[in-house]
This record gives sequence, C-alpha cells and structure tokens, in this order.
Amino acid sequence: MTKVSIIMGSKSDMPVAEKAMAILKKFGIPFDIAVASAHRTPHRVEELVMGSDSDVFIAIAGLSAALPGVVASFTVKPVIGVPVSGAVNMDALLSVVQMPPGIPVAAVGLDRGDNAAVLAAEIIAVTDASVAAKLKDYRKEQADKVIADSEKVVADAGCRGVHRGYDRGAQAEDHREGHHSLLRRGG
Ligand code: C2R
Repeated sequence: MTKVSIIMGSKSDMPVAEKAMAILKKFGIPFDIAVASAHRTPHRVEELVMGSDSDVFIAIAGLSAALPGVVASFTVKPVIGVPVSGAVNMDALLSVVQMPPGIPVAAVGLDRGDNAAVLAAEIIAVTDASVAAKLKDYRKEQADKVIADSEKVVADAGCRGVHRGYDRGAQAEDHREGHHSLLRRGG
C-alpha cells in the first residue's frame, strides 16, 4: 500500500522530487510519483488525488504554484507543498504559503523536497512506531554529524574548541535553588 504520493507540476521539478524520494526510501516508506499540472492538466490532478490511497501528498511546483492548493482541494489528507526556486522565488513560495482559510497546505522551504519527506514521515510516524524509530535514528545521525564536524573544524584550526564541559544538570540545580530562595524570600 502506498503511503505518500508525490506529484510534481513538471518533469523539470525532478531534482526536488529526487530529494524527497531519497528520504522516503531511507525510511522504507512506500510512495508513488507522477507529473500533473493544475494549470495544464487539471482533470488529471483531480483523478490522481481522488484515486489515491496515500496518507500524505507531497506537491512540488514552481512559478505560480497552484498545484499544492489544488491537490488540497480534492482531499482532507495532509498536503505538503514544496515551492521550486526560479528567477523570482517568492511567486512559488507565497503561492504555497498563502492558502485561503480552510484549505491549508503545509509549506516547506524552496526546493526542500527532503524536508517534505521528513514531515510526511513524521505524520506517518504518529501511527507507525517503526517509522518513528527511524526518525529518531535520523535525528541522532544529524547530531553526531554536527559533533564530528565541530571536532574536525577544531582539529583543522589547531586551537581549542569553545565547548568547556558545561553541566546542564548543575545549571538546572542552580536555577531551582535560585527559584526556591526567591520563594523563601516571598519573591
Ligand atoms: P516547465 O519546466 O514544464 O515549463 O514548468 C512546474 O512545477 C515548473 O516548476 C515550469 C514550472 O511550472 C510549474 N507548474 C506549476 C503548475 N504546473 C506547472 N506551478 C501548477 O499547476 O501549479
């Protein structure tokens, strides 16, 4: 059973769709993909959305990006819109963000097919523990990379890092003690 449907306004949006597909594959989430345009093939968009059993839609479009909003008009399932960058950028961004009340589209950043897929995975993870576990692993992967990058930067610079072993537990204790002394003083 397909979980996510990716619809893009043109084959030229494929590089953005590829980012979404890579993430969905990483999480083992089944998806389908199609090109359909609200402007050029409105009936095809309706057929695709109405005929889909997916839980989440990712709609990718540039320029005057009507597609995500039109997909949302045909379903009450969550729709994530990905604005595609171009000569102007604000055209697609605002078309996705500025939906009228009652027909929301979740907007991610310009060309952020990857974030659209992560958000889709988060929606699916509400009822799927295995996807939730993969999302947690993914967060850890990212945190580990930041630490590894920092260590490399420090090593390459040949100086000390800024991390001085700050003790969050001790700071929380200090804060609580301060709060209690305020209470004792009636503050
Ligand atoms: P072409 O490269 O095919 O000329 O398309 C597409 O998403 C693409 O980014 C140029 C751009 O037009 C966008 N497009 C839309 C829609 N259909 C195509 N925004 C739509 O229905 O919203």
